[in-house]
Amino acid sequence: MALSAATIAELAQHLEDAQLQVHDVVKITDAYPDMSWSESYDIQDAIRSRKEARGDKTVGLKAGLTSFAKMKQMGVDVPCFGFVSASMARPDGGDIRMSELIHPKVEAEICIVTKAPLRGPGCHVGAVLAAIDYVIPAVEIIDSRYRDFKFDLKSVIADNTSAARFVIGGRPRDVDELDLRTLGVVLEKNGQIQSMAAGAAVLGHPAAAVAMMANHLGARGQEIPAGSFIMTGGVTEAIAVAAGDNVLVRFQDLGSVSMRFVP
Ligand code: OOG
Ligand code: MG
Repeated sequence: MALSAATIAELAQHLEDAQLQVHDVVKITDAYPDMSWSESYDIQDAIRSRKEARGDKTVGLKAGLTSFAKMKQMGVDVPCFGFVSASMARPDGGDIRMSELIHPKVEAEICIVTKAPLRGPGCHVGAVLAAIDYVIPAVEIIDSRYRDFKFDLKSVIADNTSAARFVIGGRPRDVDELDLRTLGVVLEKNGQIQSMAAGAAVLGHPAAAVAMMANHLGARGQEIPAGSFIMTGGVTEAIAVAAGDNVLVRFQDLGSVSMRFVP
């Protein structure tokens, strides 16, 4: 079934309104079961255009469902790609307001900034490593707009892969000073370890998530521009948070990222 341009615009508004007005919705494939993959990305692109038209700049790209733990947690078997906006950024050590979110979860993410454009098809880990300016850690706060955080892949892609907030912290490092596969990550909530993993949990190598993103964008006639901040996807399963929680993630060789959840 081909969705009309009007339906794509309507669904983008429906999902973005749910985000901005902080309420959940049923997954959109209930009403549009035959929606295609490219249409789900068209809806996400329409959300991006709505934000940019209001002056909310796109400041990064994200890969999601790239670790085996996340795929298992959400019951899917392919990664997805989205974007993050200026309005989603929060400072390291700062407060995250629960009243602005529906049912947030935190994820530890190894991130990169590129110094050269990447364009698929044919992008691979080697090309990505050559294009990395530096590596920096972040925590993503995801917040699906779908009821009970339950969705299928097409619905979550349209919903900009649950993007809601992100916190960059730690310190930037040259990629040749690190082994991204064995780089350890420990996620703590209120001083207790919740989960831990190494970079290889992300598709065997976090750079593989970026290569996949470049190939995905290439198929849509787009590229990853030089200077892009890219989140490669949660290394462990996502952890639910509530008001009063303190989250601290320690990244081997990259320092830590923290935040506090407030009402
Ligand atoms: C989709 C977004 C997943 C990640 O890092 O795996 C994601 C979701 O689980 O809601 O951002
Ligand atoms: Mg994520």
